[in-house]
Amino acid sequence: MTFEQMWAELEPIGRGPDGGYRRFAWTGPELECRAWFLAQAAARGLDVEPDANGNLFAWWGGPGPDAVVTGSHLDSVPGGGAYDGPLGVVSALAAIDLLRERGVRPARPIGVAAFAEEEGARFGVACLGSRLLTGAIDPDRARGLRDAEGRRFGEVVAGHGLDPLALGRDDALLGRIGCFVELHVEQGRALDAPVGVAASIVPHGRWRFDFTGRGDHAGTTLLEDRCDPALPFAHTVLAARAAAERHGGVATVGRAEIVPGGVNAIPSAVTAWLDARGPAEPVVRSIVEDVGRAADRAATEHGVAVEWAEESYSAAVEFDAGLRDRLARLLDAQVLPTAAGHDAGVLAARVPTAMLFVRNPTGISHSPAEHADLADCLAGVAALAAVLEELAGT
Ligand code: HGY
Ligand code: MN
Ligand code: MN
Ligand code: MN
Repeated sequence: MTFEQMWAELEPIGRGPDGGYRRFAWTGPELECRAWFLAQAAARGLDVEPDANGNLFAWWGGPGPDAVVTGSHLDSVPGGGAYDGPLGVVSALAAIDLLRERGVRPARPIGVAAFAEEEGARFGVACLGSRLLTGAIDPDRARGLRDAEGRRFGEVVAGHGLDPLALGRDDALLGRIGCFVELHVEQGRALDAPVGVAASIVPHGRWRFDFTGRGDHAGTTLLEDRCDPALPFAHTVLAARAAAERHGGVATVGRAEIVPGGVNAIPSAVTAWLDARGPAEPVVRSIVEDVGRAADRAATEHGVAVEWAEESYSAAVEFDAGLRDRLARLLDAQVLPTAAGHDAGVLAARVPTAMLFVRNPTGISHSPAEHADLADCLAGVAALAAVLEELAGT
C-alpha cells in the first residue's frame, strides 16, 4: 500500500465537519487509528509488541537489541490537523516499504512506534506514554490523572487490557532501542525546504489555575455583592500575554472551563490551563511567576480563591549532536530548533535521539488548516528511508 493509500485510509478517522480532528487517547477514533496501525503492521509481517504503557511497537527484524526505532503518535489535540503525529507513523511504514522494495536487508532491527497520549489532550500531561516508558512521570501520579469526565487514567487503560500496576519505566524495552528518530510535520514557519533536521526543543510546561467564587443570579446580584471567578480569570489571560511579551517567551490560555456554564449565572468556579514556553528556563519561570502573581492579586481583589500548580514541565532538549550532524550531512538538510514538544524530546533523555521535520507551507498547526504538500511528505519518506538505512546498516 502506498503512502497516499495509507493516508487516505487514516484521514477520515476522527475528522469533524470543520476538518478538525479529535482523536483523544483511548477514545473511539484513536482506538480506530491504533487498530489501523496494528493491521498495517500485520500486513507487513512486522512483529507487534504493545508495551505496558499503552505504546505500540512493530518490529522489522525482531525486537532488538540495538534497534533503530522511528514513529510518532496517533492522538490529536481538539480541533487538530491531520499531520501532527500520524505523518510520522505513516511515513515510518512507507519508509520500510521503500527499503524492502529496494531489497535492503538492515543489519539492525527497525521498529515503528505509535506513542500514547502525546498531546495530553485527554489526561492533561503531554507525552504521557513516552514519559511512562522512560520513567519521566511517577506511575502513581499517572494512574490518578483524570479526564474531563473524571475518569482516572489507570481505570481507563485497565479497560483496554493494560495492567495499571505495570505502568512505568521499562528498562528492558529501552535497552533494546539503539536510537530513535521521529519524523514530524514542522509546526512553525522556520523550514524552507522539504525536509529539515531538529536541533532542539525549547523548555515548556503546563500550569493549572483553579478560581473558586460564588455562583449566583446574573440579574439580581448587585456588582458589589459578587464573587465572580471569571474576573480574575480574565485578568490572568491578559497577564499571560503581558508576561510573555515582557520576558521574551510565549504564553497561551487555550483551555478553560467555566462552571456551571450558564449565560445567566455568575460562575461558581473557573479552571484554566496555561501553556508557557521560552528560549530558556528562566524565561518560562519568570512568565509563570508573573502570571501567578497577577492571578493571586486579581483573585483577592474580587473576593475569589485561587490555587495554581504545575501540571507538567519539559526542560530544554538538545538532540544528540552526533546523530543530528550525521542526518544533516546525509540529507544535506537545514538544522532548526522547535518550540513544539515531542515524544522524541522525552526519549532523548534515555537514548540517542533525532528528529526530521517535513515542511509546513503555512506554518499553521494544532488547527484544521495544518498542511503538508504530498511532494514534501514523499520527500520525508525518502529521507526517513535513507536515515533508517544509514543507521541500521546493511
Ligand atoms: O504541544 C506541543 O508542543 C505538541 O505539538 N505536542
Ligand atoms: Mn501537537
Ligand atoms: Mn506531534
Ligand atoms: Mn430563575
